[in-house]
Amino acid sequence: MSRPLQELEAIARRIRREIIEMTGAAKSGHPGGSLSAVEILVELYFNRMRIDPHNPKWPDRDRFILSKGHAAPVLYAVMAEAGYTPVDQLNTLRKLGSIYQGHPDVRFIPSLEASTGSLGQGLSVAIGMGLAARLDGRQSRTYCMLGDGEIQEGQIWEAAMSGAFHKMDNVVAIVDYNGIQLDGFVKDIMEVAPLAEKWRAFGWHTLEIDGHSFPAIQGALNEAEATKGKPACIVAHTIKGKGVSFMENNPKFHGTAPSPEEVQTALKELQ
Ligand SMILES: Cc1ncc(C[n+]2csc(CCOP(=O)(O)OP(=O)(O)O)c2C)c(N)n1
Ligand SMILES: [Mg+2]
Repeated sequence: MSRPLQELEAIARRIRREIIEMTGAAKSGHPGGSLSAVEILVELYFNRMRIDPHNPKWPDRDRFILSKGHAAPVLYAVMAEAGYTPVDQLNTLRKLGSIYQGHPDVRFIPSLEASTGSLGQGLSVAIGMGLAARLDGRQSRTYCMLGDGEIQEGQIWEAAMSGAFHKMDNVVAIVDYNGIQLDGFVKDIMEVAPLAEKWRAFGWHTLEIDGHSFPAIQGALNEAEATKGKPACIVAHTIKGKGVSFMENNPKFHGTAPSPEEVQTALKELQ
């Protein structure tokens, strides 16, 4: 399980292009928080998790929960490229009848681990899956991606407390720390800093990394896996809209699709 860096970077570039094309075609959706999560999802699905896209219900598989479910475009692109779902239907995002609805929905994509989009719930689901794996004596690990605005939800901290109490060393929380939520900067709406300190206080082995660096992500996931007796949290510093100049760090592109002209500009930048 170690793909060359160049290969991972090429996949990440393809995923970014797909996010732009999908949201452009849909004329709606969430490009910013999809682009900030690309490297983390690419590493998990293409270089890390023990999964078999042709046998998605394999009981010993690792699991991924996209708790910030509005970033569905990145998950759809990665799952399609990994072989779970059709690549050629990605541009039906958000259309009536498409499997690629605005938020991940197991009714339409049974290989998803959970339906998400109502923020705040995913870590509880992940910890439940971790407890089940432990009871069943399976080696499965569960990864859960959270948004930095999402963690303002109280349920996240209830889950965090329970994860440490139950010594869930098969669960990894990854916070996409891009500094922006729905309509502004997290620091102006309800500051979450100091974030790593909060997770440590809740009993999680906590690491801070550059969430766009594959070597940093790999090192953090290795350290998480080596940590016994407590869950791990990776605070991943990222840039919302990463890779597209006019989307980077711009709250507008949380939930606004690129116009046809913006799609062309973005795709040129992502060659
Ligand atoms: C319970 C709930 N409240 C509100 C929303 C609407 N909503 C969708 S995305 C979002 C902001 C999330 O910000 P963040 O977690 O930082 O996501 P990212 O920056 O990674 O896109 C909000 C408030 C929701 N989906 N669920
Ligand atoms: Mg955010």
